[in-house]
Amino acid sequence: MKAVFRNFISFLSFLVKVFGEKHYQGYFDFVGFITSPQLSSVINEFHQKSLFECSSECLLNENCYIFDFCENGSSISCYFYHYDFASTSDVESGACRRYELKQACTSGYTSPCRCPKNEGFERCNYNTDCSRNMSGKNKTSHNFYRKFPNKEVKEMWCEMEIDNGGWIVFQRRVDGTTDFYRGWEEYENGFGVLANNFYMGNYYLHELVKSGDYELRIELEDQAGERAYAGYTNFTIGGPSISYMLNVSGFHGNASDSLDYHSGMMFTTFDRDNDEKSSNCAVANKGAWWHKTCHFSNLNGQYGIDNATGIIWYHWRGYYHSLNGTRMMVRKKIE
Ligand SMILES: [Ca+2]
Repeated sequence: MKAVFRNFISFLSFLVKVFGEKHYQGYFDFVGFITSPQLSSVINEFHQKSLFECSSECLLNENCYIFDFCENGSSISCYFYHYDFASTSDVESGACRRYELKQACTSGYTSPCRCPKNEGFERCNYNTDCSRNMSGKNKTSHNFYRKFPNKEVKEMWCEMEIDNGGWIVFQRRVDGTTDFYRGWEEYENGFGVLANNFYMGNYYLHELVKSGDYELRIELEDQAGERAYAGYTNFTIGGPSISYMLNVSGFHGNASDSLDYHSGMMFTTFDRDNDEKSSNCAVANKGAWWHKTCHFSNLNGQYGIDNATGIIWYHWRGYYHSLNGTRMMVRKKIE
């Protein structure tokens, strides 16, 4: 699963390209320069990683509060320290730059940070929960972090405004700025930006729902801004060995049912044909989906294209109306 981890880091790298250095500056304060790292206190070290990669690694390491980023010719190293490391910098320039995780424990703050606690520091808890009837700051929709069996941490979105909340969003379309015509690996590992257009990734979706009983809800918005939803009382996604096979049943909602047809189908991308047609439905319809021969819904289709290659929910708006917005979300059922 190293590949998935690399993908996660490259996703973070993508974010930093978008937001520049502000991304890690949002998490770390630049303390100053030092001449050399204090090796006796180092808890972990990395070599030949960029400043951004070092800050990402530190974020993901729950013991890392401070790190030094050292450049010596072509040799680059970073060194991690625990919170009890006495951090100072007393030179105006040096081979190393020192960064500290921000002390920012404002209310509703769910990003990594640390908080003063008595004489030491406590790393703020990641918000790891998304469930119904949450209290305090979690009553509103919020991002949260979930650690997966392969030790990877994924940032996710918890929708609290709809149907008592507790919905984990795994697909979102808001505009045409993100290309959804992608291959198997990207649909497996996820892509896009959580606050915008994204797909969580079939691997994560499967890991998320495999341990319990989940329901599915799909929110749709048409070109006039009208909304409808399709709910399914039962929802499972198989693992990679069965190509993330979809199973849904128990439709309810006001969008009509355009997904039951796809139940029992495996996922198909332009580079992995698992559908029941002789040709590849993902290619023909420009959208990765649980195609059969081919589709009544195509929510990963092309944005703004009013035919079957668009974002289609056939039983609501037909094949010639590409939807303006979609959200697909899951929630653990009440026992
Ligand atoms: Ca085929």
